[in-house]
Amino acid sequence: MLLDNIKGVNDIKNVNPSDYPELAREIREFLIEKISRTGGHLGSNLGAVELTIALHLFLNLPEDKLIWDVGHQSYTHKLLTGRRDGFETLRKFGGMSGFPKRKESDCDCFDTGHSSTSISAGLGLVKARDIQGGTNTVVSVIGDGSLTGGMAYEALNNAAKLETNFIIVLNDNNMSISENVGGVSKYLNNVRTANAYLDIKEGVYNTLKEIPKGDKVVEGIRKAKSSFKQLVVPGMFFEDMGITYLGPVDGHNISAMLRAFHEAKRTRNAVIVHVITQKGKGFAPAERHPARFHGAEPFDIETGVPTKPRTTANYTDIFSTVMTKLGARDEKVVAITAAMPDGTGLKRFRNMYPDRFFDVGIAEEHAVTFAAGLAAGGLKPVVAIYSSFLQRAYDQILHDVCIQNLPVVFAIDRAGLVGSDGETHQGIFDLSFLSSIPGMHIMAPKNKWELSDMMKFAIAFEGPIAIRYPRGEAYAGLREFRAPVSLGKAELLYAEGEVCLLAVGSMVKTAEEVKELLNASGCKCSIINARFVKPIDLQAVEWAARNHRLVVSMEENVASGGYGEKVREAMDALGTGTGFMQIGIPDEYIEHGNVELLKQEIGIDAPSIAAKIKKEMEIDL
Ligand SMILES: Cc1ncc(C[n+]2csc(CCOP(=O)(O)OP(=O)(O)O)c2C)c(N)n1
Repeated sequence: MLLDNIKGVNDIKNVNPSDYPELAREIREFLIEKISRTGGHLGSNLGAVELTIALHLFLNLPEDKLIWDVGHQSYTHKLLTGRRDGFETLRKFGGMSGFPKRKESDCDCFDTGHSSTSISAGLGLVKARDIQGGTNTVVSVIGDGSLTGGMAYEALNNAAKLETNFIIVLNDNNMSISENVGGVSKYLNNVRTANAYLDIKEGVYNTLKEIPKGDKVVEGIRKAKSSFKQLVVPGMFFEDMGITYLGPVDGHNISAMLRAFHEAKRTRNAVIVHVITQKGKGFAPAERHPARFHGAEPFDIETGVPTKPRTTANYTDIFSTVMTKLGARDEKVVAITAAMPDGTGLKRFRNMYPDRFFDVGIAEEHAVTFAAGLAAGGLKPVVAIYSSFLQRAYDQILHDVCIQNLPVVFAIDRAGLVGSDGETHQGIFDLSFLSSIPGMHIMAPKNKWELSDMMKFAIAFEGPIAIRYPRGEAYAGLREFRAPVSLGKAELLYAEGEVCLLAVGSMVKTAEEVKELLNASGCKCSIINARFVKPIDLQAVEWAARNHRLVVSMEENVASGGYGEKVREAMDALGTGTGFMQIGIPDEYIEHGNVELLKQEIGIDAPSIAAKIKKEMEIDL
């Protein structure tokens, strides 16, 4: 196996060029086999195999700097930089990350995870190089999906002034997670088609040359072609901005890419090398279903079918169903996603109400202000964004939605620990950053029925309101508790005793488990489902404080600035002297790993919480 000889960075340079296709085949086989067992980002990685080989042949890592936008396509890069064994533990607790990590390798020069940052980061590395008299090459690799993100344009605008070399590789597979959308995608499509058109012309020349006076005809057409070319020359958009454009280049042809990279290296400014790749290349199921294999669960290699098919509904499914019902009931309901129609569950709404559905690309900031505009225009926008990606739109939520008190519904999926994607994707800050915004209202459902009830409440609400719900299976317990949702009101589930658990959303289920563990030790336990994190239910806090020895707040959010701090503040004001314990995520970044394991590790799983409470209550452990 050729791969056996690649033990560390730059070993690839010893591979005979005639063996490159075989090496690419071995890498694909390796990735498919590993990801079929661990799960991970398959399609984007299969598409970037030759591109990564070419970049590793061209660059001299780690002196040269290679930045991967989003970073989900960096698996071959990891493989070629001595991390082959890491694939056994890919995305597992304590194992190799699925994204570039500076702490993992000196060949990972910049951590990524969220989209559209690579050109800014690359430009920073270029300037750092120049100021310090360095000579290394800097390459940022960005996908066509990530090029829909506004930050990429802010960076290009800045890069256009550059008078030294900076190479931006545009890895264009014509896909984001789902189909890429919008004007940029259309433009790139045109670039590809223009090229195809000129190629056809070349064929026509050869035929014409065979006929009498054909040479003259060819000359005439050549002139016409050159003026035509002025109109359609690929990449004029970038060229006009002051950024050299090279391409399009076949992203599965290593020698063609190497030629383009060496050419790019000669320029003394920012240069885009546009490479065309195919998402999922080399694995038929991923070629056929690129969206499904963007981030894959473990699957059977023969069929591509998941090895553990999902049997229960998750919160996204519930949200998806409720949205279609709300859409049917009220024509003013509109839905917005930032490039995640599948992930957010809005695809069904799109299929049923295409005119009221908007995929704005990877553009969370725009999505929120666009929603504000829709609301100002009299509609009822629901903007569905994952918790960690909504971090980008803090100012838009504050400045464009909340100051104007506009009725925008924020459906915040993946709120809480998400697991294998790690630090960049954990949705553990939303309660804190949203809580700090005046006029914002925040809810979290305890189970699937409550998500539905809260969505209905939110649509009828006249102001900014957010509902946060976690990744994974929708809790189907506690069905008997279904008091109507009322603004700022918590829900009392059990009034039994010495300890009162005040739990937010996903932590209500954990609170039930804690209650059982405490009951088994003879300690009685009440549970309040917080429902609202903002405004919090002060009456519920008062009842808890006056009737228990210990009040425990529980949330799957950083403790800092979250629900618990509000409860503590309210309890301090009451001055009852009741004990208080705050359960939340510590002030640190939480790495990748199985969610249950992570919860144990940071002490927010039921046994850890019960143990802490018993200690506090001086119950024998
Ligand atoms: C700010 C942000 N929003 C959404 C995502 C989720 N996401 C991850 S990859 C991706 C699509 C990227 O498409 P592209 O850049 O073309 O890369 P490809 O996977 O096609 O290679 C999206 C939307 C993200 N990582 N960051």
